[in-house]
Amino acid sequence: MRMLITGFNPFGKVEVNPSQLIVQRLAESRPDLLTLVLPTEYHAAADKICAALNVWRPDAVISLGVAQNRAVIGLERIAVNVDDASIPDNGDVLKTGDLIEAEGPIAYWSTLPLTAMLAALLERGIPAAISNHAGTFVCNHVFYTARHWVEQRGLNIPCGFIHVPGLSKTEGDVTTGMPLEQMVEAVEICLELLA
Ligand code: PCA
Repeated sequence: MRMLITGFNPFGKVEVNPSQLIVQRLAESRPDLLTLVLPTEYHAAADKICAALNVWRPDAVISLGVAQNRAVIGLERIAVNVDDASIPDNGDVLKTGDLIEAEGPIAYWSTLPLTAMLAALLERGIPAAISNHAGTFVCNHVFYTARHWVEQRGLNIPCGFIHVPGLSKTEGDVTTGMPLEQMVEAVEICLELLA
């Protein structure tokens, strides 16, 4: 089974994007995976993942991104057909309520086995939850675009998005975020379920 895993480069106040580090780590340890780091730009990221989908034709797609203010692994349930964010992307593009696909449906469900993934993560002691909103920035854009690509071709493959928390850091007595090792483990667990 050929699985494509994508992450994103740094953006805004995120100086190191853990989703990029996870993808780089997997690229080193798992030559069986197709891996890609996307630019945090609406159009360039969509073009890049579509080009990869066209060339590689993977059997499953998991895209990763960071949600800096979340504390747990977020298994995203829904991609919505809108770009809308208070910050510009890395290409300085600001979107305010624009459709991603003019003719596309309002939303797509994730086709990843979210319930099974959640149970497997919690069983291994990894904080995780199903999330009903991937935001309306570049992560949601890529999630929607990949699902649209799959639907347009009438394919029936697992395709979805996982948000990871920020990298763990300690300030005084307070530790926030999640260690990279645990995030990599979480993604490996999700991959095992697809294999
Ligand atoms: N997170 C952003 C975009 C890139 C990333 O890693 C998001 O949640 O949309």
